[in-house]
Amino acid sequence: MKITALRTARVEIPIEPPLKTSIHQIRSVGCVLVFLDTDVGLVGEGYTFTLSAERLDVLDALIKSLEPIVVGRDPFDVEAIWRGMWNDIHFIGRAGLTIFALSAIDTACWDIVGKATGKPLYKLFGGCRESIKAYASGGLWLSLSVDELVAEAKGFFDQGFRAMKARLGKSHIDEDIERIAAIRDAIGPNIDLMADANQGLSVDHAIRLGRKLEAFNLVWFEEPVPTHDHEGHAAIAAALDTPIASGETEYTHQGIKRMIDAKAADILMPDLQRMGGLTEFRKVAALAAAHDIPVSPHIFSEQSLAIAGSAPNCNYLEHMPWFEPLYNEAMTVEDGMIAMPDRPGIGFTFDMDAVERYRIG
Ligand code: SMN
Ligand code: MG
Repeated sequence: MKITALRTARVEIPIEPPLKTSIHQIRSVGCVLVFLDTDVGLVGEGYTFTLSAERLDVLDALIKSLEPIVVGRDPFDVEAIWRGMWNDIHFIGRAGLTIFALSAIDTACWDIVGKATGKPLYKLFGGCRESIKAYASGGLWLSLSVDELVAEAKGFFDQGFRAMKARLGKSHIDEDIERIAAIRDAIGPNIDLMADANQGLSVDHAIRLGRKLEAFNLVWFEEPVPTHDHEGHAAIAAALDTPIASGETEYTHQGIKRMIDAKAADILMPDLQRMGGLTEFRKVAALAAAHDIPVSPHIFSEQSLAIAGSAPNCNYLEHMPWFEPLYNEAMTVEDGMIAMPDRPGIGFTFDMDAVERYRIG
């Protein structure tokens, strides 16, 4: 089998009302969708995205620049294709947008492999479970009032979630505590609650906030300080009982390895497009397992089920609904769990009518 063409499509999905984290303002998500055609008629699909559709032109150009490495290759040679792209991007850097581009292509290659063998990817990788506990992540934003937080938390429960994540980062610690207390009160003690500061705090602030958060039995306290501050993460992890989760903006196994070496996190959160697609994500999950560290994939919910269903050290799937409108198939949440797809490849295919609806550029 050979890959015969690489095609892209740019889409922008509005997020209404716009959202805030401690450092982001989010109006939309913009994606570059990747389609790899083959000489047997199978098409592999992947995507990369940026908040508010920023710099999609650059991403599109980077993806297209990798076409000569991919077209003409057997998609089963994923490692060789990955290495070819890795070598090709060396001069302009092996982090940032180059890795986003590489990742989308790598994932599309795996999608072909799954479709060609008729197997969902989690099975091809070696299945370890049929469903995974998911946490609702498309909400409980910093931009919401306390009343809105409470209503949304109850809504997540009604949708079937038994775990959810709130955002932290108000300038006064007591305000963050009031918000988390209101959510905990609304959902009761038996629902898993996580909290994410999106790298917005100082080490001192994070430790003082973290001490007050201990009362709410959080599953984890995420990204208290900027990602490069591994020592700061480690100091916070050592000071608190609540596990520290981090890693969503690290790149490839090198970034995750540096975090492990620094004892920067109790739970690692690799992001598919920053790891280098499924090829590298599998290695990262194994690296974390070798150190007895759980992983929870960052967003890319549909695609990361391939990892969640094959990595025994995966603890939770982040359920982010932003990309649902692009797909023909939907994830379903039942009693807190999301089932692995029984369809071949990624198991979620782009709805071309939706692609036309959201297309830009
Ligand atoms: C997050 C930040 C930015 C985009 C998507 C998601 C957040 C998370 O840190 O972990 O969900
Ligand atoms: Mg996060």
